[in-house]
Amino acid sequence: NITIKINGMEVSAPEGSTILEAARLAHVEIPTLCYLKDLNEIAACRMCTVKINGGKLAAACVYPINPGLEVWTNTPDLVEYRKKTLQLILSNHNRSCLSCVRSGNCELQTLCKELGVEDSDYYDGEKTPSCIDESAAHMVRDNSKCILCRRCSATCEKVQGIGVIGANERGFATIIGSAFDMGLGETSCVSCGQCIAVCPTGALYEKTCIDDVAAAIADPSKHVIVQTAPAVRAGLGEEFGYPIGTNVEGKMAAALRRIGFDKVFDTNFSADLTIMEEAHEFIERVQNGGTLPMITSCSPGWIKYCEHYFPDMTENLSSCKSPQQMFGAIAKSYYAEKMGLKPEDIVSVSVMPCTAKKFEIGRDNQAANGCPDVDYSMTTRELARMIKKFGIRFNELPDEEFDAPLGLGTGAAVIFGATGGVMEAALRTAVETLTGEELQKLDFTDVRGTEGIKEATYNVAGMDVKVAVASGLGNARELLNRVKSGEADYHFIEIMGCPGGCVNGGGQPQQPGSVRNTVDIRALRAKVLYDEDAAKTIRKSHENPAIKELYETYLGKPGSEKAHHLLHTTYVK
Ligand code: HC0
Repeated sequence: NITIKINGMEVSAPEGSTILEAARLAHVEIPTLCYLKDLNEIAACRMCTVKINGGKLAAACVYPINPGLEVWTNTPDLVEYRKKTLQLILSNHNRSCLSCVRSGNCELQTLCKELGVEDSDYYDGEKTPSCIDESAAHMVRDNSKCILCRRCSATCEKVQGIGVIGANERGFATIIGSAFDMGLGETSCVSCGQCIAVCPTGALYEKTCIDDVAAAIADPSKHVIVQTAPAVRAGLGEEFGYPIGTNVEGKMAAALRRIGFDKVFDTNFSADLTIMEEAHEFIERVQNGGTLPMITSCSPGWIKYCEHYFPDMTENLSSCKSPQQMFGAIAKSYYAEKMGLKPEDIVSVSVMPCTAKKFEIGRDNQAANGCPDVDYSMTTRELARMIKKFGIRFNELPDEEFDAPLGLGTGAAVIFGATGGVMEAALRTAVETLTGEELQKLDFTDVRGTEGIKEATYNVAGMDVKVAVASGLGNARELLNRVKSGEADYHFIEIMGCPGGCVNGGGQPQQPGSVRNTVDIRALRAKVLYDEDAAKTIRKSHENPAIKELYETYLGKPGSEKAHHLLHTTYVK
């Protein structure tokens, strides 16, 4: 360790730490805007400016500590300097804060409040020409609120390996955009929304459907049902002040009922259904010489990535629709028949931790009953907004249950929301199907955890089944390149578009840089799902009684013609 002085106090921090990191060890927060640990360490915004060794200025986010260093983080002139920096940012910023989607959790707004910037128009003058890009299915880019921190472009390029947004022009004219100023919808953006998750302001946000959903609910001729993805229950609470890693499943179901949905269902039901179809497809491929490795198909950002960047591997994708889409197809067929409703009178809404799901609902081959399987897909953040808009006092709600039958899910289903969860759920069913014996140990711990790429081999009925799991598209690319080069060889691969899986999806509540840099959000949210799985009595998809009934009374068996028509899809090259 190295000992330095921060504001006159001795602090000891590991060699290689920055001033920012050493200060945190002393519980002193130095403000940042552009900094994201290991990802965007560019000292561009200068908010973290501190004084060292008698008065020199340094950017705390990149300045490494050295023995005897003396640092002041909060002198009156530093506070004044930071206020000026904020005033300069504000002078080129669209300050329509009252109506901004980020009002209340904007990092720029928070800093202005903390530092007491009361004259936000102090340096007002010329503004960089900006644009609003609404060309993508899932999101809006509003450059008038962009502060050029580069957190979005660093995430797009370095985490996801895509790089469809970056800085265009130079100097005062600098603007974040795509090559040749194309709309995002015209690029090979995969709709993952990771750029939105890291944006500190309201420059990037999902295209919202909450007014359409509210209108459908108000229409007495419509039967409006909702499904919630596994990861939503692990994130939604953050919007209402609960600590990261709080399971709010019961309150969420209660809130949806109070919003006025006719039925409150769970994507966990169709996650179990996906396992039935996918495990069956996997066994078929193994036994009949089908294309291997088979790769999971539930993450629409990953699907789009595969189509754009690995078109020669679309044959490897499972033909299963995602649980979101399977849910919609079953809701408008089996459930509609049970309820005596016409598919077109059902409005099927999903709540997802994902922005790519907004794109997925409009894909070809996702309308099994002559109308879209899912009509509206909203993010976890949109649901929080809707709950607030409807005046529902979330924190005071009782815990309520989902409705039957499409609200019943197993432990295998709930872990879908964490990287490795789909693989584990599939293994629980595939192993029991292949061996005909009950599994002694349900936990496939090798595929758990937030590492980007995981591998394991399991001996199943005498065969060594090699599996791999990747999350985040940069990791997916690395894994697929290994497969293509022959360096690695697997039977079954799970890929999720977002690092850590859906718990860290682009539609989840946004945590500020100060939290993202210091807390493993993915692990805390994933723990919610694994704890829920461990506490369930039914932990295998094939034991879900509602799924058994669906096959017995309607679908026949996994892979049947009816199942194929409703639950499987195709891809484009
Ligand atoms: Fe996911 Fe899903 S697990 S993609 O991350 O498979 O979004 O949570 O809903 O569809 O179930 C997201 C989460 C889902 C789907 C499920 C899968």
